Amino acid sequence: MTTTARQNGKRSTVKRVDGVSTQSRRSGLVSLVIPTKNEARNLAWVLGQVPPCVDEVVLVDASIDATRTMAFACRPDVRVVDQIGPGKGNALRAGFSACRGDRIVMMDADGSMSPTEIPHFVHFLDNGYDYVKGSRFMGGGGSLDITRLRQAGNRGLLTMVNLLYHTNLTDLCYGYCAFDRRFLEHLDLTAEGFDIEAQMTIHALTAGLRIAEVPSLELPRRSGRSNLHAFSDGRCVLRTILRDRPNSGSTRRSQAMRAIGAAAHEVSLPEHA
Ligand SMILES: Nc1nc2c(ncn2[C@@H]2O[C@H](COP(=O)(O)OP(=O)(O)O)[C@@H](O)[C@H]2O)c(=O)[nH]1
Ligand SMILES: [Mg+2]
Repeated sequence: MTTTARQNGKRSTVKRVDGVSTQSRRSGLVSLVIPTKNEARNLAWVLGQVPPCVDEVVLVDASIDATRTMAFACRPDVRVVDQIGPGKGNALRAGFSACRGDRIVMMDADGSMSPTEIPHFVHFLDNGYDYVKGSRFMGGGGSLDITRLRQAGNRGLLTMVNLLYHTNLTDLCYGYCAFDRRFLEHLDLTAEGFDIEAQMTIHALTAGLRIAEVPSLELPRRSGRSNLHAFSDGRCVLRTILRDRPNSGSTRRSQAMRAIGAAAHEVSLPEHA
């Protein structure tokens, strides 16, 4: 199923996967970015299942446990980077800038996302989509982890996004996604915490990217406790949605900055020619 949203004169196509588009084929390295905060007991399960289509694993680590030691033991070629500032959003942004792949997949380290789903995400990038987001609430997806409170919060925030952007997305606050690295700048990410996933989706819509939703099964965290606080992090996602809404001051400012950046780049081209 495909829907089309219009934002600021740009078209954004959202596809739910019930067929496979075979438009432009892409290739290139695949980087997997994983934020970790004290996941030593879960990481072996995750890294042990990373499929061969992944060329590089980038861990963004904020742990005080043996996460790094465990990472190198499981996968000696892992790259570990530090984040600047606290929170999952800061971690992912540091990981995205550090990775070398043309296609970037992000997933959690707590065992709630199975790496065996990665080829599915990459497949849709390879076949013409710019941004592929996992969904727990479409046919074929599911969650064995989410609480009623979180589900209600996710649904409310999702409804708001669907109304603001005229879309019919089925999930919002879920951190299993993949995108083409060329669009990292267009995603224009500033989120520091658990609002990062919502910001990625709404900026992908605003930028007019071709978006696919693919079914994903969220498993229970294998051990340890979630770092998310439903009320405070939910409020943070809400603030991000409202601040970045279409035609708000901050959206217009960042679009203007990008336009100035593009113009400056064009002006400087003849010098290099
Ligand atoms: N590097 C880094 N990773 C984080 C931070 N907060 C959470 N994570 C990681 O982000 C992923 C999701 O966090 P989690 O606590 O499971 O949140 P939940 O899935 O929303 O309940 C896990 O891999 C965490 O280890 C952080 O501040 N820094
Ligand atoms: Mg989790």
